[in-house]
Amino acid sequence: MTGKFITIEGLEGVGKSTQANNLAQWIKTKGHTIVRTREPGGTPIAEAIRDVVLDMHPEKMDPTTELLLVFAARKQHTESLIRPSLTKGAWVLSDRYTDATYAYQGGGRKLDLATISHLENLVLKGFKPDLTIWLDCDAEIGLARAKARGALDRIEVEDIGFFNQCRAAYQQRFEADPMRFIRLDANQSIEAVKADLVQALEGWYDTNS
Ligand code: T5A
Repeated sequence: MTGKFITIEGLEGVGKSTQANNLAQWIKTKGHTIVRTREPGGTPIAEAIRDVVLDMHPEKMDPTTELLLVFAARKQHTESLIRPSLTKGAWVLSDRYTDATYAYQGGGRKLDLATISHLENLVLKGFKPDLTIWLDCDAEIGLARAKARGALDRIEVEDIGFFNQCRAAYQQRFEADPMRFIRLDANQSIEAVKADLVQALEGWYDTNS
């Protein structure tokens, strides 16, 4: 039996880690084994690439370098962890995946979407999540939550316009493939988002398991 691949997406501070805990709990109550992971990262090689992507450097990183790095990490993550886990029947829950590349490198960095799509086909050959939870939140609110938590990484120091472009790119992804997505209003309280999440998951489970 093959497991399901679920991703959770959205801007910084929207509550992905917080709601991933609730999502993992829900998957366990359905009796499935769960593998939790994240991008960039998820395996030792991919985590090393994550450090290169997110650490501050004295040298400016070229946007296409950034794009290639996130896909290099994703290839390693997919072949080394995600696919083998699904084959064993586990459900895989990843904090971010390819939609984040369309949002950040496409929307935020303004790289050509056709180039991103070409790389996606080359690297993943049509592999994509069964379900993506998009926690949609005003960029100002998410960033304020992220900032309240502590030091910012190389991407989190971008200006508000960058994150608004990322959010618009998530909206485009949602509109292009609405059956794969569940969009939740993440401006609400943690408990209200959790209630919406569980209700939406139950509906999805009834038709997809
Ligand atoms: N990236 C990633 C790319 O550029 N391209 C790619 O292809 C990929 C895969 C990854 C970075 O890499 C970039 C995007 C990112 O910039 P990350 O660490 O994985 O970075 O992701 P972040 O979004 O930075 O993670 P955060 O931890 O900041 O955000 P979360 O997980 O969304 O938020 P969470 O749950 O940790 O909550 C943050 C704080 O807010 C509170 C929490 O208690 C916590 O204190 N909170 C709420 N407060 C009020 N109301 C709510 N509803 C709340 N939900 C959470």
